[in-house]
Amino acid sequence: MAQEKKFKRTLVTTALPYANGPVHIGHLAGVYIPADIYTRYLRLRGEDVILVGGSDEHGVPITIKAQKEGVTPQDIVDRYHKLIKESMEGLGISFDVYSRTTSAIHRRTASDFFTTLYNKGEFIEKTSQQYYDEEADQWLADRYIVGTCPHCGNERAYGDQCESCGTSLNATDLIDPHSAITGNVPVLKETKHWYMPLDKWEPKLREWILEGHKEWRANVYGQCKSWLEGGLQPRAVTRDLNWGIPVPIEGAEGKVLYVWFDAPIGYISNTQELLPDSWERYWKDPESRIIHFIGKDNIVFHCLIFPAMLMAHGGYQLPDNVPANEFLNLEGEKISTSRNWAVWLHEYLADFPGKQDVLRYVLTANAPEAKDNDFTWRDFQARNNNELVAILGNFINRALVLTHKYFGGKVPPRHELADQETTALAEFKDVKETLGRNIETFHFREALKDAMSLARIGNKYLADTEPWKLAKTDMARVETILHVALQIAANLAIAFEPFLPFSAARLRAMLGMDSVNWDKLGDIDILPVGHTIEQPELLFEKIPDEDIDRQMQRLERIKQENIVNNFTPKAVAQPCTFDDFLKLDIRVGTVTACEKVKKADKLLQLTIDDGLKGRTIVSGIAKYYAPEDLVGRQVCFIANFPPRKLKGVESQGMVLSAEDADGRLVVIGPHGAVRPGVQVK
Ligand code: B3M
Ligand code: ZN
Repeated sequence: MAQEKKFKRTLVTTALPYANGPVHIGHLAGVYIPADIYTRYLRLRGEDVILVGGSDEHGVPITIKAQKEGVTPQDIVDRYHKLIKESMEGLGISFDVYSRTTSAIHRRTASDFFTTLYNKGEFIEKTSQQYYDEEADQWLADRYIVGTCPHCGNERAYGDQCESCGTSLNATDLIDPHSAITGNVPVLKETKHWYMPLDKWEPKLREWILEGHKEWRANVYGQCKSWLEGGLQPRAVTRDLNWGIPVPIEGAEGKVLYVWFDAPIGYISNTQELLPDSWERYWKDPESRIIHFIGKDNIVFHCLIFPAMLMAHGGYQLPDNVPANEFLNLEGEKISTSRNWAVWLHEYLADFPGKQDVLRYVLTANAPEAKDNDFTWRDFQARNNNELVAILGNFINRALVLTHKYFGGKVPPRHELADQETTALAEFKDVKETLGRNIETFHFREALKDAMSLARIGNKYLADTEPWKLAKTDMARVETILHVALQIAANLAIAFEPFLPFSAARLRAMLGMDSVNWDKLGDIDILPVGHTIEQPELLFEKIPDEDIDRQMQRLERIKQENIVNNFTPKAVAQPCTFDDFLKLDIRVGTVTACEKVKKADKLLQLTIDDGLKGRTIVSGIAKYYAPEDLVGRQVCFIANFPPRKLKGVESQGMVLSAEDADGRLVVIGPHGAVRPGVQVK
């Protein structure tokens, strides 16, 4: 049950993306678009709300990237902070502040936060064994150490987290650990760090979440519950690294705050940057609420660790809700920055200029709210062409074109309403209710469906009333119909503002509306009689197959590159002599007939012209070739293996083959015509 508590103001935060790469559709669907919809909606209702974000510029993801490129971490974060900030603006994510964790204000706030906890005795000081790379002469914190996840067997799990199963890890949990810098097996050395005793906060966290926040999304609540049931352990909040915010106490030289300690404090420092004098109202007043938009891999940090930090500090509000999303896949595969398997926002904006709302629409319609979801380019095209163009765009266009045709672009008067109007308007009122409630309870997919159903009501209304047919006989009726249709169009400019702000703004401009207000939704007096409507232009246009094909080809190319990049040939075998080689009698033959071997789904029986009497060879390639595909082809085979029986058929040799990138066998043969029986040398 959603709590009915009334809040005076709302602070909306979005996970701070690591500034080690651009933003992709997974980030957008999971965090930024829903947060933006929510904030825009509250603004539209006239509420006091701010949207706060920034780049996460510390941590090992940044230094690893810098080391790979041979540049400084500062270079990396400068480059990606700019790219991320600009592309988010390009998509209309309406941040009130988008800052960065290398800012002076953030360093100070995070440092002071640590000092406060330290002075209050909230940390445990502990010396422990940690991994060290002797060749690189460097401690191996977090992602500097790679190994096999003890939970799911992923061989590329990091020292702090396995991205495959989402489990958060200690470096010493990893099986087969090795350094991400040199690949060496690391040594263990003693080092001192400061820990948050999460176990101490466990009872409070339990009560706060398990008792107090049963309304949270099932995935979030469930994850918290399982963490809490597993028992919380102390967590180190400092690291042996040279990139980050220095630990502000004596004897901590060469140590910095753990990135997950400073990053959430970024929400506070960003608010301070935005509102130097009044930021505390958003964080400390019990009549304010804080909503964290994040992806599911960040749940533990936002629901357990950061709240424990806030409780330890004292004086701060805890989040009211953490509507974390699941993951978005791309064409059926997990999005991966390192494998370039993503649709990058800045590339999308360049490839589809003016189509920001199409991406916003598709990513909302497909948002991974309750389970992982898939983005496909075909679905993107279909939703644009069949929904945005055919329903929303079509309705607006018809209403505006007809107004220009019959009334010179002026809003006509309305007369008595017929059943058709009353039905349409009653449906409208119902949708308004659910639409608002769905946004408030973070059901953005449903909310978008609601908004779309308003456009459908409009479309159906015009289709049912057919004003173009009445124009010759009943102009008064046409006046009423178009009056109502235009009011519906004005309503759509309000309803879609949170979702499709660019199109809503264009629609407002066409309708000459200077402001929008949620309370007006459902009104049929938004546009006054006689008010002038601009010439209509199309709000959406069809996306042709070529555009989609180009994107698919790009992904195909990346797939091929990944296959090549991910393949490491086996070490070369022990040396052999030419005489050894000659022991294998390899020859070329021509396949003259081929059939499946009965009761053996893997085997094909090949009849081969070997220049002699001919021979039969049985080969395990039935999954990869239809028998008729092989007839007429030349293949290489080993001629001097002793015959052996396979499923009752005597095989007199072995056809050579190699595995292709998809693990399928490809038969090997000569590139030019060779007489059957010729030896390979
Ligand atoms: N940068 C991790 C991430 O991008 C991290 C989020 C910080 S939110 C305070 O998934
Ligand atoms: Zn795992």
